[in-house]
Amino acid sequence: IPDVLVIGEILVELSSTEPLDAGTALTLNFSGDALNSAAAAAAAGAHTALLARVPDDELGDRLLDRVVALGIDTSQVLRVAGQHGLYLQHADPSGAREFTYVRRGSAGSGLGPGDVPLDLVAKVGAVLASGIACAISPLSAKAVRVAASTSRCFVYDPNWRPRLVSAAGAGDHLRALAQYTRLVTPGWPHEAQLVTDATDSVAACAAIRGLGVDAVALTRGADGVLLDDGGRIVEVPVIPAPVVVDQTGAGDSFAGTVTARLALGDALEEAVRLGVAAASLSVSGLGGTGHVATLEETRAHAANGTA
Ligand code: KDG
Repeated sequence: IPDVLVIGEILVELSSTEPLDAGTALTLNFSGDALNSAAAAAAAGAHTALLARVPDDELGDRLLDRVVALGIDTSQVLRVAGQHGLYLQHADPSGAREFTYVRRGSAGSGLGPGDVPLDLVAKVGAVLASGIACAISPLSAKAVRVAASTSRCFVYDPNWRPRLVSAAGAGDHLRALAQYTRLVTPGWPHEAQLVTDATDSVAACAAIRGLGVDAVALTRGADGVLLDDGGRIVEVPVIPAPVVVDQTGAGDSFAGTVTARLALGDALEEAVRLGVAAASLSVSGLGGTGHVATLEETRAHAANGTA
């Protein structure tokens, strides 16, 4: 039985640090927040499985080679006919990072409640899903809801992507899952403010718990994480990144690491400290899984951060 089950869509990733144009050179990899967080969970020591639909073609075979190489259990991956979900990571005209999606109607977005292995979900240590899995289709949102309501420990990362879902829709997804959720990891302020008008981060956490969530780890960029576990507040400072190449997947690395350590029995505060350290190391590689730190590296970096 896996310690962690991650639900979502694995994407084909084409990345460049340049704006898109004819002739732009793109690097092929595989990513998507579910893969990024599953890779982090596996590296953090948890037996981690992915529940996803993957096209039954040659590109899908290569995608699964990458999933296996990241140490992830593929026994719950379903091979189906259909198109890959794809995203291009590139610069916008001002030089800022942008994602362009080519994923509507993809095989991955066809994951439904009937695909959820309920017996397994009830036994795994923790289930992790994100707002992206809810945004890609109503069917996938239902699959997440069924898994959340069956799981002993459900972790939800809102991962709001305005190109995929409106603020109102993203807020609805969070509200619908709150009663099943052990931990939610919203970014401050935009993701927290999907469900609360609070302008103060402590008040926002209390409001989110008021929806039925047990604990909130509010990620506040350079201000670190504010953890509210049932009303007990802890501030966890960020640890400066030794090398910064690309921020893609840092939040996924945080969510995956925290979920893994929770499933393995760490106290939530310790799990969050390791999540912060793993996220800080993850930005040294290009793309969502460009650098996945080992547990040893993460522990050493966390220890440096508190020294
Ligand atoms: O968090 C990084 C992800 O957003 C990226 O890997 C692509 O999954 C992705 C998405 O749907 O935006």
